[in-house]
Order: sequence, then C-alpha cells, then structure tokens
Amino acid sequence: MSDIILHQYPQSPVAEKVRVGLGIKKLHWRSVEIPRIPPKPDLIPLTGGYRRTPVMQIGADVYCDSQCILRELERRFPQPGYFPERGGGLPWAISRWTDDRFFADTIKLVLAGQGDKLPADFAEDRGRLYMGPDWQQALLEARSELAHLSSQIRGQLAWLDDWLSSGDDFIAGSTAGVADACVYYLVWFVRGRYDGGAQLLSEFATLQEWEQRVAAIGHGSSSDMNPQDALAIARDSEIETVERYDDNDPQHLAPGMTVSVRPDVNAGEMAVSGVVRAVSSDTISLVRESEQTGQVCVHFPRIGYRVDPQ
Ligand SMILES: N[C@@H](CCC(=O)N[C@@H](CS)C(=O)NCC(=O)O)C(=O)O
Repeated sequence: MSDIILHQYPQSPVAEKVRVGLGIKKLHWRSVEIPRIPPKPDLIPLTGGYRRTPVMQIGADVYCDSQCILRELERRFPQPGYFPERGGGLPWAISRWTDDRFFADTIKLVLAGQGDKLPADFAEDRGRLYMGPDWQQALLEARSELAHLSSQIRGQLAWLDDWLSSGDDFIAGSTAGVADACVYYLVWFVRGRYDGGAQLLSEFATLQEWEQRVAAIGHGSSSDMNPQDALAIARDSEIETVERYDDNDPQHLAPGMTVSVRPDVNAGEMAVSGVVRAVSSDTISLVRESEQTGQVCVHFPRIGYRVDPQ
C-alpha cells in the first residue's frame, strides 16, 4: 500500500485532530505542508476544488474532511481500534457537536481574540469561511463580546470536565479512541491560540489531566514530503476504491452518475464535480481527472455535505 500522505500545516486544529488519530494507531505518515490560505496550487488538482485542511492521500485516493479521513484510517488499520468499548455511533455524534457548535464558538473566539493583530488577508479568508458573507460585521461584534464567547466555550468545557469526572481515563472508556481526538483538537486550539486559553481551562482539573494523557499519545511518526512528489504518486497509482451501490440511498445516487459535492454551509467554497464511484450512508466517492494527477478518487463525508446530481 502507498504511504499515508497528510496535506496539512502545523497550526491547523483540524489537522491536529487527525494527527492524534494517527498517533492512536501509531502510524507512520508523510506530511505535505500546504499554504494556510489559498491559492493552494498543489492541493486543488488532487481534490478538484476542496480547499480545507487537512486532506489525506493514499495513492490515487484522496480523502477530504477529518471525518472521512478518520473513518478510512479505521477501515485500513483496524488495530488498535478507534472504538475500543462500544461502536462508532456515539463518538461520531460527539464529533458533529465538536465540529459544529464547539468549533464555531472556538474559531470566533480565536479570531476575535487577536484583535488588530489578525493579518488582513487571513481575516478576510477565515472571516468569509467561518462567519459568512457579513463577516466584517460579525468579526467586529465578536471583538466586542469576548466575555460572552468565553462563556459559551466555558459551558462546553464544563460538560467535558463533568463527563471525564466519571473516572475513566478517556472519553469513551479506559482506552483512547476517536472521540478523544474529536474533542482534544479544540482544547489544543483554545490553549494554544487564544491568549486567555490557559486561564479559561484552568478551572477544569479533570479535563486538564485528560488533556495531558491525550497529548502524550503523540502523532505517530512522520516525515516530510514534497508536494510535487505527492502529485506524482497520485499520477503513478491506481484508484483502490471499487464500485459500491446503496439501494437505500434517499437521493438514488449510484456509480456512473455525474454529481457535485460541497460543504453544506455558506462559506464561499467551490463545489467538486466528478463521476460517482461509491455511495454509502457515510461517504460519497467521486472519480475525477487532472493533468497533474491523472484519475483520482475523491472521498467526502455525507453528513455536512450536499451532493447534487448534474
Ligand atoms: N469539516 C472539516 C473542517 C476543516 C477546516 O475547517 N479546517 C480549517 C483548518 S483547521 C481550514 O480548512 N481552514 C482553511 C484552510 O486551511 O484553508 C474537517 O473536519 O476536516
């Protein structure tokens, strides 16, 4: 099998979620560092337009969104498992809370907390991505209500502290699993990127002990890769994903159909078009082609994404 290639940058919290996921399974991976703001000329040919971070590539298969990435890591490397004590349902449901409400509150606090120090190009890009078309107004408001935003995050940190106080070392039991990665990345983000983060976390002793246990898991091992080499690997590899039908698909999506996929939020992102290769309740996989990559199969989660037949 080809190497696991993670297209990412060190400061990305969502990449941190995946790095912890790689650490739980003690995997070796290759790191391609991508720009923090577009253009991303060596990433877009792989994804067909998806610009977020991180993206995982294995040969000519490209996995967009941390949800899709972690699911694929569990499928390919089942031991140690991401769901040590019970199945995947509840941890994935927790991840929808952390990626939606918890992430939205956290990113607002981190962006607003930087005040005038936030570089203009970064503010414009992230403002539009996370705060919508009226992001300038939203950012101004957020800057004037840091205490309110902190109260929103504090309440969610308190849930976690309370849950962990039940006595288990990790969120879903005595062993680390995907739920830990899905929660930890935001604690990491608040602590590392908000000036008041350490103070905000300081009242939650149990949460901080858990934070240290998750930090100690590490990220597996990694070595850097040049973006051009990653593109060459895609070009020289065959797609591994086989055709998959889902008779119960509510949209009647099926292999061979041309569709477009985009995140189900108004964030100004491009849709990705391609020909369906595989359909399931959790993933949609499209085949597409570019000069730099040849044919690749690009995978997206279903939850949080729209698939529109063309
Ligand atoms: N739902 C996505 C969210 C990814 C996301 O928003 N990542 C941030 C970085 S932490 C991002 O893409 N920022 C803009 C960029 O890197 O271009 C996932 O789980 O992967």
